[in-house]
Amino acid sequence: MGYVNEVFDKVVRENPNEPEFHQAVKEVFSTIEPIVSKNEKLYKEAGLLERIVEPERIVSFRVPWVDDKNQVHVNKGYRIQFNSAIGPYKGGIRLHPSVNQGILKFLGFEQIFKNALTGLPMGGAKGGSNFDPKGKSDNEVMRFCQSFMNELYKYIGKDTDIPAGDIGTGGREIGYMFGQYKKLTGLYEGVLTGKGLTYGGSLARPEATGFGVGYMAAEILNGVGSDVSGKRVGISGSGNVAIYCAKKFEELGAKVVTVSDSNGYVYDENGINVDVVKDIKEVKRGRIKDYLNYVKTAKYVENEKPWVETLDIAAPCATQNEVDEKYAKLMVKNGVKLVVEGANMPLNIDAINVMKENKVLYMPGKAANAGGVSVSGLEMSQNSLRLSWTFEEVDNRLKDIMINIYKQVTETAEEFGLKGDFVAGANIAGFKKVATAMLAQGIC
Ligand code: NDP
Ligand code: 2IT
Repeated sequence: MGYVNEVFDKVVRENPNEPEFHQAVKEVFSTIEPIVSKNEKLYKEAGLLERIVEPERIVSFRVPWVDDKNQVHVNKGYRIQFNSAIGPYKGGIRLHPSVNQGILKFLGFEQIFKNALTGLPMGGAKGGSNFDPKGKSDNEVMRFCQSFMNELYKYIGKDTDIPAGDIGTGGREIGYMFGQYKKLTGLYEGVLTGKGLTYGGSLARPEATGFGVGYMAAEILNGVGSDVSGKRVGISGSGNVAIYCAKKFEELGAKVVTVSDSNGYVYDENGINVDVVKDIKEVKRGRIKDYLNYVKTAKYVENEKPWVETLDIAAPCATQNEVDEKYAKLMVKNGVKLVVEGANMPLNIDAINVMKENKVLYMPGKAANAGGVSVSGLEMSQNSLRLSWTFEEVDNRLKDIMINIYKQVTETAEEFGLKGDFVAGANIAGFKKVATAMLAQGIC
C-alpha cells in the first residue's frame, strides 16, 4: 500500500478543504492496489498516481449577471479539465448553491474513470457554478448562462472540451449556453451535449442516464439468476436521472414506489406516476410534494428519505453523500438486495461498507450512471457525421454499452480475485485504460 497511501496523503495535504475530492480519491485508491502493486515500478517512475490526481487545468472565473429587478449578482464559475489521456475533456456543468472547487474536482475525478468504462474516446471534466436556478425567471437563467459562457467559451470546443448537463443544468440551460457560444465564436458545432433535437441534440439523451441505470440493474440481477420484474424500487431525487430511471424500471416490470427532493419524499403504493413527476418537475418546476395534488392516495413525508420504506432495489438519484451509514443500515433492514447509483457518489464510504458487510449487490455510479455520458458521446458522433440516429438505434447502442460496462466490471473483478466486488472491478477497469494511455503518452 506504500505508493497508493503516499499519494493519497499528498492529496489530503495539498488540497485542504476539499473533503468530497479526498473521498472520491480514497474510494478509487482503496481498490486499485492489486493493479498498482503489479506495476509499481513503472507507475512510480512515471509519477502516474501523482499526475492522475492533479487536474490538467482548472479555470475559475467571475459570473456577473443582472436580475429582473436590475440588481447585479456575482457567482463563481469553474471548469475542471481533469484528464485528457483518452479523449477531449467531457463532463457536465452543475448549477447548485453548494458548488465549490472541491465538489467539482470530485466529480471531474469520477468522470475520468466513468468515461473510460464507456469505451468511447472521452477524457474527464466537470464544471459549474454556485448559481441557483431555482426560483429564477427564464430571463434570469438566460442572462446567467450567457455570462457563464462569455468566459467559458475560451476554453471549450468540439475537439477540446464538451460540457453537458448535471444538477440544475437541463435542456433550457444548455440551449442558452449553446446560443451564446455560437454568437461569440461564429461556430455551429457540437460543443455541448444534451442539446435540443432541433439544433443537434440526440434522441434518447434526456432518457440515457436513467435508462442506463435500469439496464444495469437488469444485467446485475440476470447475473445472479434473478430479474427486475416484480421488484419494489425506491428512487431518490425527482430530476432528470430519477424520472427516466423510474420510467425504465416501470417498463422492465418493477414497481417504483418513491421519488424525492431535498424537502422530502413521496410514497405511492400503486407505483409512481412518471408523467405526473415530469409535469411537476419539467413543466411547472415545482416541488415533489405537489404530487399529492395529482394522486390523492399517495403519501408525502417531509424531511425524510425514501430508505425508511420496504424495498428490494434502491436507486439513489439525487446527490453526493445522500446515503450515510444510518440510511445504509435502514436499507438493509428494509430488504434492499441491490443498490444502483444513479447519482455520483450518493453513498459515503461508511454506507458502502455496510453494503459490503451485508453482501448487498452494489454498483457504483461511475458504472451505473455512465449511460448519460455514453449517449453524450453518441451525440458527438452524430454531430461529427452530421446525421441523426433514430431513438431505437441510440437506445440499442446505450443498452450495449451498459452491458459491456457490466462485463468489464465483473470480469476485471474476477481477474483480480475479487469476484462480486463491483467497486474494485469498475475502478480497476477504468483506471487501467487511463493509466495505459498516460504511460504511452509520456510525462505530460
Ligand atoms: P436534476 O437537477 O435534474 O435533479 C436533481 C435532483 O436531486 C432533484 O430532485 C433535487 O432536489 C435533488 N437534489 C439535488 N441536490 C440535492 C441536495 N443537496 N440534497 C437533496 N436533494 C438534492 O439533476 P440530475 O437528475 O441531472 O442529477 C442527479 C444526480 O445524477 C447528480 O448526482 C448528478 O451528478 C448525477 N448524474 C447526472 C447525469 C445527467 O446526465 N444528468 C449523468 C450521470 C450522473 P431539489 O430540487 O430539492 O434540489
Ligand atoms: O455525471 C455525468 O456523467 C454527467 N453529468 C453527464 C456528463 C455528460 O457529458 O453527458
